[in-house]
Amino acid sequence: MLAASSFGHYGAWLPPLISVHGAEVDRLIDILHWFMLLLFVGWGIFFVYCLVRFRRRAGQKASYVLPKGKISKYAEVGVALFEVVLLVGFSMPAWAEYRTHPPAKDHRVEIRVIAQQFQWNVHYPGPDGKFGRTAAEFISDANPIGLDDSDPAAADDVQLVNEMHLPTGKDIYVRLTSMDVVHSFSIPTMRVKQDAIPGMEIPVWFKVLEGATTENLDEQMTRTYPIGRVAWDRFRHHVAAKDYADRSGQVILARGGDLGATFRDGKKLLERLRQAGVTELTLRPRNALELVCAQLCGNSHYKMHAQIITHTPQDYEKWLKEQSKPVEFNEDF
Ligand SMILES: [Cu+2]
Repeated sequence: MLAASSFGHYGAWLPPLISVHGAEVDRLIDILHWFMLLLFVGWGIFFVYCLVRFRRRAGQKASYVLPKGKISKYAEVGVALFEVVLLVGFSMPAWAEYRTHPPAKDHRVEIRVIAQQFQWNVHYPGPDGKFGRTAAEFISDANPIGLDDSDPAAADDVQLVNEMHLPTGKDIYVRLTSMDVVHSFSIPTMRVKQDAIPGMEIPVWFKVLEGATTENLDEQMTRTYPIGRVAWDRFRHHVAAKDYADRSGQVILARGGDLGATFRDGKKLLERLRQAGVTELTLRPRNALELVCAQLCGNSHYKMHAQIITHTPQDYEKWLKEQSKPVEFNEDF
């Protein structure tokens, strides 16, 4: 079982991490940021030094000539070398390791994702493991990916809009494409980002950490704050105002839905709770796991996000089976 804070929470630095390869990405981000900070401070000091050292003074003209000192040359070469080390020593091996080892076909969970202005269409092959044929002529509002019903492989297929279910601890292999413009498949909590390009199918793979089910995450990321310290901002990002219910001085705020309240409404709501003698707020993050579009793809780009629900492998199988049940028609109907 997982410790209470194994996935961290949304904070000042990075979003919680729930994929296996993500730790490597975070390590690289850390190294790069510290190095850039060092460079920024170093060059800043050097800049100020130059301003003072070569300024115009009594009896001396401002000098515009480049100094030919050895130190500056060493510094330049040093910086270049360090960048080479970062690129060749860290980035390239990490990327090569990732791209050259796709998970084996027989034990990966394949999902097709078809990006569209402005939604994510998700296609599961169903229990038979075979994707049904799709074609543009079958596309309709009820069938956004154009699944061909006459194909036997399509009978148990599942298609979802803006919802993606994933098993934890399994290799997930997403076959990504787009039906209109360039989009970007981005799951911040899994450190996954890949452009979706019309006419191309680009695979992207990752593995959700074992135990990182939506259920567990909800529980772990739920926190109680004294009401005096609940900043409106935190409140806004975590809750839907219509979902709160008072329980003996403690307010439980549920996940999901839009707040639909203005800044002032939120402040008023907090004030009202305070006046009612509420001392603590238990906040659950809203949409902790999301698939978003990271490419400005049109005027409603901001709406392009899908909820991700992670299950244990057993629950996932159960979910898939339920979803792919053929619709039963009632004779009396
Ligand atoms: Cu998009």
